[in-house]
Amino acid sequence: YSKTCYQRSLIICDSVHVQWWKRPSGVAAVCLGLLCVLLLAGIIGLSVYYGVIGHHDQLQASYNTLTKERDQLQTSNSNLTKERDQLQTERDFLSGRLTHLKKTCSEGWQKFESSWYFLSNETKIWNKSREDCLKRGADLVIINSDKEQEFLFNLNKAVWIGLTDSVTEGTWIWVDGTPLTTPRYWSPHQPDNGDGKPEYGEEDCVEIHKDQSPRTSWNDISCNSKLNWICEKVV
Ligand SMILES: [Ca+2]
Ligand SMILES: [Ca+2]
Ligand SMILES: [Ca+2]
Repeated sequence: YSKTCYQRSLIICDSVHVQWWKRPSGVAAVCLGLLCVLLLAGIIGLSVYYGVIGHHDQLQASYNTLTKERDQLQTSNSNLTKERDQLQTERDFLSGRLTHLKKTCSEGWQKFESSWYFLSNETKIWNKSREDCLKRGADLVIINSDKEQEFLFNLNKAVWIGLTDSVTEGTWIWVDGTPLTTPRYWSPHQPDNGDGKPEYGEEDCVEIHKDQSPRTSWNDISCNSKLNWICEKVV
């Protein structure tokens, strides 16, 4: 070895030492590094993918829930619309009825409890009295309670009421077709159907006799007598 040769060989050795990536172990390290990077990228990619999928499923679930809720709201909305329409119809019907009542019940009519009453100024036979009530959209009064009986008695007039036995003698029927049960307010010894006296004739219609006491004031009398009358319209 000459000195020059030794220096050359040092230079070569040094140059091999600096270029480490050209050695097989260096290449393997680079490959390993790249593999790590690829794996990391794969893991990140998969995480993002499944994250998005999971989020998508959640969105789908809440979309379905919202759709259901929307359908329920639509159903209750249409139910409420129907109810509103029904209520509007009822309101219109009641307001029409109120207007009608105000018109018909304003003059000559008075209210007591749940009915309107019309006391006539003139006198007629029972049938004509009833006709007048029917024309007024009412009928001869039907007495349902002590209070009603006392109210009518206190009008202080002999009046026709809507009770008759003209179909079958002794079977008393109200003008609405119901038979007389209770309450009943006959005067003592009434009904007597004229007591067999020809001057009274057959007595098939009923008056409230004003000279009696409130709870014992009904009398049967000839339907051809002329009396005031009372019409009743139930509210
Ligand atoms: Ca009544
Ligand atoms: Ca009779
Ligand atoms: Ca009588």
